[in-house]
Amino acid sequence: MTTLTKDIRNIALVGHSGTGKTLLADAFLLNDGKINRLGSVREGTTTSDHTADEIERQMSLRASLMHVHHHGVKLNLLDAPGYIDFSGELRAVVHVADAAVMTVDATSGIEIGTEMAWEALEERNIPPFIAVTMLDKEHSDFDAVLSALQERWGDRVFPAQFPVNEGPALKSLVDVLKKKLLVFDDKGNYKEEAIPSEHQARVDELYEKLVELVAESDDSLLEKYFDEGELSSEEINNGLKNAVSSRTLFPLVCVSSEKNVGISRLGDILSELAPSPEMAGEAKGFRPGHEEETITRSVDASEPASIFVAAKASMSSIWRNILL
Ligand SMILES: Nc1nc2c(ncn2[C@@H]2O[C@H](COP(=O)(O)OP(=O)(O)OP(=O)(O)O)[C@@H](O)[C@H]2O)c(=O)[nH]1
Ligand SMILES: [Mg+2]
Repeated sequence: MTTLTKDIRNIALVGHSGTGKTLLADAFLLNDGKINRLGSVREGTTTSDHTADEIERQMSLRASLMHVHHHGVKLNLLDAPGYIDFSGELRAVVHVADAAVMTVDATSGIEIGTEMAWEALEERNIPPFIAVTMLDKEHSDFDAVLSALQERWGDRVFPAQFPVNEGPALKSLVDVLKKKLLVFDDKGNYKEEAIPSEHQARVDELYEKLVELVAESDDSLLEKYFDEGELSSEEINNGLKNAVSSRTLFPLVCVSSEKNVGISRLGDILSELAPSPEMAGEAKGFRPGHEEETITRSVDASEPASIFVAAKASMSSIWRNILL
């Protein structure tokens, strides 16, 4: 099956070790029917952690690439190890991704690997989608993690969702973008319901904030917002995509891979809001044996194949594009 460039999303999965990147990738594969049951990190049965060392240590040691199809969009998932010793793998993944899902554990918040992942994304101007994970756990505290993230990276960290009944009974999320309650079934599908009245005021307030952030990302939208006090839903949707790509707004979503809550909606959000490789601009590199001559390639199916090679020997100068 041919996939057009505009229908591809290259998504890095980054974040502190043990925050659920590998299980998240497995949940995506499960929902796409690529596997028939969710793997287990402890039992060594996830798709991503497949080497003997990874199974023994119960953590990712190398980046792995998987893909799923989500309503006609191909999501390439690049699962990076979060453990600090493997930051080279993190940087290699970020180098070839157009967007990232940065996982943050709902029971522990910002950790050293979160900071490391954030820096790697910032360096290459990659838009992050922040996924608060493990929301099915007993001691998960979404609001505390959201506050910590906003304190650290400002109110551009925008909760596109918040959980209802976080902890072991989790099965619903309030979705601010859709202005709906999403109720997930055992297979990870969701149905939309009206927002329960006790959450309405929070959604209205957040939606207002969303419109402000979108307006701030574009001068012509800002002018219209000041003049008319509102934007059309089309302007909000298009503006939101640009706000994400330009890193003016960092959408925050909620997931539990264990319970398959939020994954299918994250697939929608990535398909709709993450940039395709077409937005990546030109790549510069060299031909083997002709290092002195820089050549440029645009992201276009008619261009020859290009390979990015990360030489691990020297950390400071490893990022070279070899173009064939
Ligand atoms: N309860 C619960 N446990 C989870 C969830 N997601 C992951 N876990 C568990 O958390 C542990 C770490 O998950 P991983 O997916 O390996 O985390 P990771 O981010 O890939 O970790 P590294 O590969 O070390 O970077 C495993 O024991 C998972 O089973 C979740 O949604 N809920
Ligand atoms: Mg992992």
